[in-house]
Amino acid sequence: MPPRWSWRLLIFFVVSLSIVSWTGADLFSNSFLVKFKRDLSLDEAHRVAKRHGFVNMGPVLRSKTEYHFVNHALPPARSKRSITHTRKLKSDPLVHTAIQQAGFLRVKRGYKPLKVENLVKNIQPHKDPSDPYFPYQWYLKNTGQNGGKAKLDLNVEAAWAQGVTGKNITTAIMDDGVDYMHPDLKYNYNALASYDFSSNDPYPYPRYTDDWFNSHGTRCAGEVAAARDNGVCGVGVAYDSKIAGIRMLDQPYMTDLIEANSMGHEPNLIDIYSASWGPTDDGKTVDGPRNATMRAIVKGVNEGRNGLGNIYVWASGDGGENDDCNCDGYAASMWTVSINSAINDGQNAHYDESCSSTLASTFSNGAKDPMTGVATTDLYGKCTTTHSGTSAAAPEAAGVFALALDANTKLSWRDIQHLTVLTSKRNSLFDAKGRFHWTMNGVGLEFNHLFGFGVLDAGAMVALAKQWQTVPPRYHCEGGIVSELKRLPSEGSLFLTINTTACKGESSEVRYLEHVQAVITLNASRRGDVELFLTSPMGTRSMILSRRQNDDDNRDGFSKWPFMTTHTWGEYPQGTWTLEVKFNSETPQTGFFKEWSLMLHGTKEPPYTGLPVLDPHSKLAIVKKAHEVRSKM
Ligand SMILES: *[C@@H]1O[C@H](CO)[C@@H](O)[C@H](O)[C@H]1NC(C)=O
Ligand SMILES: *[C@@H]1O[C@H](CO)[C@@H](O)[C@H](O)[C@H]1NC(C)=O
Ligand SMILES: *[C@@H]1O[C@H](CO)[C@@H](O)[C@H](O)[C@H]1NC(C)=O
Ligand SMILES: *[C@@H]1O[C@H](CO)[C@@H](O)[C@H](O)[C@H]1NC(C)=O
Ligand SMILES: [Ca+2]
Ligand SMILES: [Ca+2]
Repeated sequence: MPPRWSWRLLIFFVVSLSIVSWTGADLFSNSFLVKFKRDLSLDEAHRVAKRHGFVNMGPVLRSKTEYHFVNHALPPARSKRSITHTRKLKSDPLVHTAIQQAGFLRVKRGYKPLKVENLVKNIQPHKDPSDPYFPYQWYLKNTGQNGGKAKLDLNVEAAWAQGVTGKNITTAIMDDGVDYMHPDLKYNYNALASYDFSSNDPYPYPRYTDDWFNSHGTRCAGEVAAARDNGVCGVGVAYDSKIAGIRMLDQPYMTDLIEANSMGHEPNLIDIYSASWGPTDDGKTVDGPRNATMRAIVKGVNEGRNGLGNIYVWASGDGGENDDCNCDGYAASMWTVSINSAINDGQNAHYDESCSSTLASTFSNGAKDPMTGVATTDLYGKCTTTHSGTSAAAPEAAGVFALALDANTKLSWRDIQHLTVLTSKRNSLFDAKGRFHWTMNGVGLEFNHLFGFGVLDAGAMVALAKQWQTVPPRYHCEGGIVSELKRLPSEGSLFLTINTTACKGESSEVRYLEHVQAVITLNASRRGDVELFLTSPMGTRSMILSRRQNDDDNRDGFSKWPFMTTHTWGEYPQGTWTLEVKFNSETPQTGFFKEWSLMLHGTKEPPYTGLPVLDPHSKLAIVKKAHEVRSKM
């Protein structure tokens, strides 16, 4: 079985196996195994570590006598033992022995380390944040630097100008760890909410490797909450917010329990969970959360944040045009906000996947110069300008949501999604290949199959969040089911329809849509050649599955797979829904449709009635008007 887990960042780097040959020379890390003469509490161990200039990373395998110390004054790897440091530890009356840990290489898939160059030269003084890397943070303020398009950015300065900077909001970075000693992160680090599930201790410090493979989480953390005006690196989107590190990617195999523990960790201390990983983006995987993880997510949205619901932000995937993020059960989930990326001139990135479950977009790398990526914090107190991939996009969204929650702490997980739909902008985003156009849905909301409802606008989201009134209760209606074996035509399309009342007159009636799912069972001689389109009663056509040319499955097909679309947001669901199933194939294929169940999720009451309309051209005004017309029918 191929490994399920890959990092979204990988695709940006050369994905070829580069075997680093190991010369056999010994390498010593700055980690020490310290065995004590008696049991020690965590606090006692911390004090011993501090006394000798070390940091206690916590117990080894929950032991009370063995602890893991790190000395950050030492290089993370060197060819000589540090005899003086070992001696110093051994001189402590409580210490039985101290063993400096050997460092060894574990070669992962061709991660190509990028040089951290010193770009900070000749920068004019700024009235913007004074941080030296701020001018490289075009995703925060795009002035057209690096060949970008001016004003194509997250519009964060408009949010900051409203006095909103993310205070008292915590975002957890579920990743390979966070360098919480980094001078740009340490004051915004929420240690209480952090944990290391890869090695079971409270210290999610990244494991050192020569190629800095485990820099991913630290880079994501800086995008959310790097400090302002401190002369270090740049600024986070929500620079007064807090970061929790949840280290959970750094072990050979992922397990359901590690995922579940991570996504359910401290749900009342953590507001937002940001994930830049998922099932392998090889364009042939169909996989999603397993049982325990699914329970953790559902519990998070229903009970987290003392009942308001945790926000799960997901990178939509780096599988490029050969993959479809609706085959990724995390990105396609209604309970996550799935974020795609655009580059600095408005095109999609070449590694972007597309799918109808993407809600909105943020930014990844520059167009002309791939070195003009996302400027953020890097391992060991450094800064980088080359963070990239939808990996880099998701934490920007987490930062914007932290601003929205600071503006209004009462927002529920659904309020965040509504605000995203209403305030994201088309701006100048476009499909580099001209396949996917901006389209208006039945209530006047513009969407794009690549970008969802557009690029996040922090200023607009914060302004609307301040006057927001929480949306009415959500209901789930099974709109209908088609359950019969039908042969798929090798040419042309199979059309199926469901004429639904959307549970009219029942307790679960849905009149104003949020998410729609088509739960589908089918098989085919080549699964990757199947395409699926769902058309709503108001005429909005969502491509819920695109061709995936690498997917040659001829056995499993899809078994009750919940394809999701956000494109019909705000629409009225009553009427006839059409599912089109077709092959997009070079050679004739066969297959069978087996089942389609239509799940409608949304409110019975119109959502935005109590909100004042300040701008008659806003999406809010447009949707409210459409709802008023509809309610009179
Ligand atoms: C900060 O957040 C915590 C936990 O979310 C909450 O209990 C506390 O009341 C908040 N403090 C302020 C000053 O808003
Ligand atoms: C996971 O859930 C499915 C469906 O509810 C069930 O059939 C299966 O036994 C569960 N697996 C485990 C390991 O609990
Ligand atoms: C859908 O069903 C309703 C009644 O439930 C009916 O009035 C309407 O004509 C039907 N529409 C179609 C296209 O069959
Ligand atoms: C699909 O399912 C049908 C009916 O269960 C079966 O006859 C067929 O062999 C399966 N595989 C393909 C590729 O059609
Ligand atoms: Ca800074
Ligand atoms: Ca994918």
